[in-house]
Amino acid sequence: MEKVFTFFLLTLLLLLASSAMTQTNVTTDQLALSSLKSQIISDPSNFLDENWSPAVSVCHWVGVTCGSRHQRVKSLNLSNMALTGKIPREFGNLSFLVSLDLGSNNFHGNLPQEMARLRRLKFLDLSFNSFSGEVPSWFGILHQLQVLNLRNNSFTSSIPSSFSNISTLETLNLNFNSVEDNQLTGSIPFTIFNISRIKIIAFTYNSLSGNLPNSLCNGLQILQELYLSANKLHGHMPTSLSNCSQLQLLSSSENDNPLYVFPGEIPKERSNLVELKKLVLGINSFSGSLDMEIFNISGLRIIDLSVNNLSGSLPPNMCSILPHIEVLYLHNLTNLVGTIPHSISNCSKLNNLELSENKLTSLIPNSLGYLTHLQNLQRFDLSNNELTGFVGDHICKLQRFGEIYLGQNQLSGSLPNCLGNITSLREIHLGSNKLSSNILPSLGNLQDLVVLDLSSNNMVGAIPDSMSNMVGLEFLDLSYNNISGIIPKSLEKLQNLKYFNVSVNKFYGEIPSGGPFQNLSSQFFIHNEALCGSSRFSVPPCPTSSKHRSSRKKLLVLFLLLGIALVVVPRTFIFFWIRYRKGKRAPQQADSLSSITRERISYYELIQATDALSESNLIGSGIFGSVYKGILRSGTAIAVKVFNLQLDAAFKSFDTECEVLCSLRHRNLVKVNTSCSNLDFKALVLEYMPNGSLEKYLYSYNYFLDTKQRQSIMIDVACALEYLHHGCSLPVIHCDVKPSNVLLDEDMAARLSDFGISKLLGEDQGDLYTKILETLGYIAPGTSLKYGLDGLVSTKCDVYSYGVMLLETLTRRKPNEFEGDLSLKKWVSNSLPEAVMDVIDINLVTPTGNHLQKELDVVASIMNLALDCCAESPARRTNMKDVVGMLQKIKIQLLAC
Ligand SMILES: *[C@@H]1O[C@H](CO)[C@@H](O)[C@H](O)[C@H]1NC(C)=O
Ligand SMILES: *[C@@H]1O[C@H](CO)[C@@H](O)[C@H](O)[C@H]1NC(C)=O
Ligand SMILES: *[C@@H]1O[C@H](CO)[C@@H](O)[C@H](O)[C@H]1NC(C)=O
Ligand SMILES: *[C@@H]1O[C@H](CO)[C@@H](O)[C@H](O)[C@H]1NC(C)=O
Ligand SMILES: *[C@@H]1O[C@H](CO)[C@@H](O)[C@H](O)[C@H]1NC(C)=O
Ligand SMILES: *[C@@H]1O[C@H](CO)[C@@H](O)[C@H](O)[C@H]1NC(C)=O
Ligand SMILES: *[C@@H]1O[C@H](CO)[C@@H](O)[C@H](O)[C@H]1NC(C)=O
Ligand SMILES: *[C@@H]1O[C@H](CO)[C@@H](O)[C@H](O)[C@H]1NC(C)=O
Ligand SMILES: *[C@H]1O[C@@H](CO)[C@H](O)[C@@H](O)[C@@H]1NC(C)=O
Repeated sequence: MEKVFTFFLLTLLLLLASSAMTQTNVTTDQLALSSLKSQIISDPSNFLDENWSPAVSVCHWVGVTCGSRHQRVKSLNLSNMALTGKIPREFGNLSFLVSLDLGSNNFHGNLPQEMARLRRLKFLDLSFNSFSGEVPSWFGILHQLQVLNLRNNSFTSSIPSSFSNISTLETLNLNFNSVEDNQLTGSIPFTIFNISRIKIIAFTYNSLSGNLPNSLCNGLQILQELYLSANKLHGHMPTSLSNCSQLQLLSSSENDNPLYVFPGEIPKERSNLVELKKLVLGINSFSGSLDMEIFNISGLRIIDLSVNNLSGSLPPNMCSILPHIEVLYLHNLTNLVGTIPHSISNCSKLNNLELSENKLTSLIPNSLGYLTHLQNLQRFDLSNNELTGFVGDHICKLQRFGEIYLGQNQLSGSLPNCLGNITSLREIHLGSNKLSSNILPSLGNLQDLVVLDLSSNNMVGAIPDSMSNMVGLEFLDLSYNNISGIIPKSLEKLQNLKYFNVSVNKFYGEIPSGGPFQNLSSQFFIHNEALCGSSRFSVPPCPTSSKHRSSRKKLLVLFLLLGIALVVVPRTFIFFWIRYRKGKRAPQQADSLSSITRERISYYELIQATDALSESNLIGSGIFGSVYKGILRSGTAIAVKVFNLQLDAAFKSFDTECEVLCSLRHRNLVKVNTSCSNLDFKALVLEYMPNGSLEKYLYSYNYFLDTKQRQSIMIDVACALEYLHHGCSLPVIHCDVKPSNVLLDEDMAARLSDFGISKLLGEDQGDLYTKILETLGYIAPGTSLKYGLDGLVSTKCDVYSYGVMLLETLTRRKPNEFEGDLSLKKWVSNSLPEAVMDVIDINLVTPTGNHLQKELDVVASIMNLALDCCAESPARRTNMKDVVGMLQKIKIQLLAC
């Protein structure tokens, strides 16, 4: 009955269409389009008023094309004009229309039935509008139609089976027709899969249910793209799919269908899908083992199987199975285990690798290293796995890199120094790991970085001022670390900053209040040591002295202008307190700085020499202060170590202690020339060392030290410590022996710096300091640095640090890169004597060197010496005198190599 009725209706429509045609001419078309114009209620760019004048022939209206033979409207293109309105019934009189593009406007209402008369239509694009009502079944009589695009509208009901009568149809797009109450439901009419010319079927994001016909591809040999994602389809994937030999894209994610292609079901047929390039089946309930045989479809470029119930591991020969793979999404599988295969470095086209939320393990030693061969890789996500090990320097070979996701793993060690060199980086996610390092000043190079997440690690040190150069930064999370120091005021420059979380750290001092800080939540600053500032942040106001300090620079200018010497109360005015300690101790040896008499360096001179402690002169900052380069009027370069004022209380006997420091002279010690101290300024003036630190030489790509150089530096440091421990009237204990405190002079001779700083500290800071040092790994666990109290501190503590540094110098591994039971010391001792090769800094080994074995023997004996220095019990550790002696002996062996 229904069939008969449909047939009747169809015949009627055809009659109507032909009768209309006989009576129409171009005037009819003009009337039809004028009628359309009259239905437009909003035309923000006045397009129709300006371009569709009634005085001009319709064939000259913009967007309209007429056929040259009939002079009738052949195509109408009004796409993307922001027009709002309805299509009038007269529209059906455009009987010569072949192409109609009304896409990306705001047309709404039902399509008038009269449109069924547009029987010449080949191309119909109504996408991205708000058309509603049932999907008209009269499309079925437009049997010249090739492209029908109805995506992103609000059509309802179900897909009419009459579509299968459009034998010319090549593209059918009904994506995104389910918005709120308007849902496209029902099952997919199987007859659609019998349209013999169809190439693209797109039904994503609807509410279609039911299953697919098992014979799906048997009538559809030329199907190229099938989009079924985000519906409510279920059942098995049709077995005939393998007969769609032209299929290039199959997307059926977010459905609920067990996947046919997985184990066993139809292994023979898979290879028919030779053209398949994209396979998107994420978020389903496919189960079984992640049988990579599916990847025998060797043309695949994009695979998404994420969020399924699959188990297994990545096959070792993945890249020979998938030589063209560009995007691989396998995140959140039920049981993806194992490691990233070494051979991944052969997937040379890979640009997006998503393996998060799995159980992948073991990154050691350098799994990330494999990725670095992938020059097209722009994003990888390995977050939320069970990865351990270091983020090594290798990563920096990825110069096109945009996003690194490694959060929620067990990564340890420090950030690779070169990270600041990947200037293409936009996002770094390293939160919730066990990283322990400083925030590298070089990160300041990353001007395009938008997201930096280092939260919930063991980061130490301070926020480098250079971060104020990261102008793109919007999201910075440093919460839950051990970062200390002042929040640099220069960060106010970061105009894009929206999220800045430094809660649960050890920050102190004033919270900046300008720029983006005006809008930051007080929650971002909670649980710190002693932050102060605006009441907006729910912190106490800052003590007034810090205000005076910032105004001091301005006053200084005033002072210079007036040329008046003001010597007044120091807390209130610019001038400073000079302590005269005349003639107590004369320098023990003449030096280039003898022109500065130690007692007379003034705050004013220091400010002048360092250009008012300008950022451009900052050469380093650490836990207790910052070091600036300065030039005295005499032209002599100096380094000025300015202590954080917040430590005021710590400096009970600053001046006395400085006297002691100044009196220490040795060719392997950085000279402390003098000090400057008043109530709110404390600084040491040191010899300037142009070549920087051993740390720089060990860890920067730009520098290299060979075995002999490293050994001779170590001898220099040993001599310095020997002097401190045994050459002074009382032993001076350094307490912070580490590569960043070993500076190199013009001749690459080493000089130890920062000795005796711990003597400047009171008990409380001593404790804090101890903890920080412990995290760095240079002091034996459990050592107490409380000076003078229990007398536990002894020179043996330095011997231990020295031993660790010796190991670090030869292995190029930081002591805090190890965790759990493993320590640098253990790692080395496990490898001695045979396996020195495993632990030695690989840069030291030249495979061609004929003296390799001899050199390894020498290195092994230095390592043994180092282990003696690191003995657990302080009593069993060597002393520095013996260390110097032994190293000199070993040196002779090395020279013989
Ligand atoms: C179109 O046909 C109508 C009559 O049906 C006639 O009045 C009109 O002049 C014709 N227009 C043109 C351009 O031929
Ligand atoms: C309609 O015009 C737009 C913009 O010029 C163009 O992108 C689109 O391809 C045209 N549509 C057709 C069917 O030619
Ligand atoms: C198409 O519709 C979907 C669902 O409403 C929406 O998410 C998407 O943004 C739309 N696309 C455009 C370009 O409007
Ligand atoms: C399709 O066309 C055939 C005739 O070719 C007709 O019998 C049938 O009713 C049509 N089906 C629909 C759904 O319009
Ligand atoms: C499709 O056509 C084939 C013959 O070409 C026929 O066997 C099959 O039943 C048709 N399928 C549907 C769903 O109409
Ligand atoms: C593939 O097509 C051939 C011939 O049309 C047919 O014999 C075979 O059964 C089809 N395969 C599947 C799995 O449907
Ligand atoms: C991962 O999958 C589980 C189970 O399907 C789900 O609960 C969880 O939300 C998924 N996570 C993501 C990020 O999709
Ligand atoms: C950073 O890049 C520069 C220029 O390419 C290079 O000279 C330098 O060695 C790199 N530094 C690091 C630490 O990788
Ligand atoms: C075609 O459209 C119908 C409405 O669907 C009008 O009633 C007719 O007048 C019109 N015909 C012409 C020739 O404009």
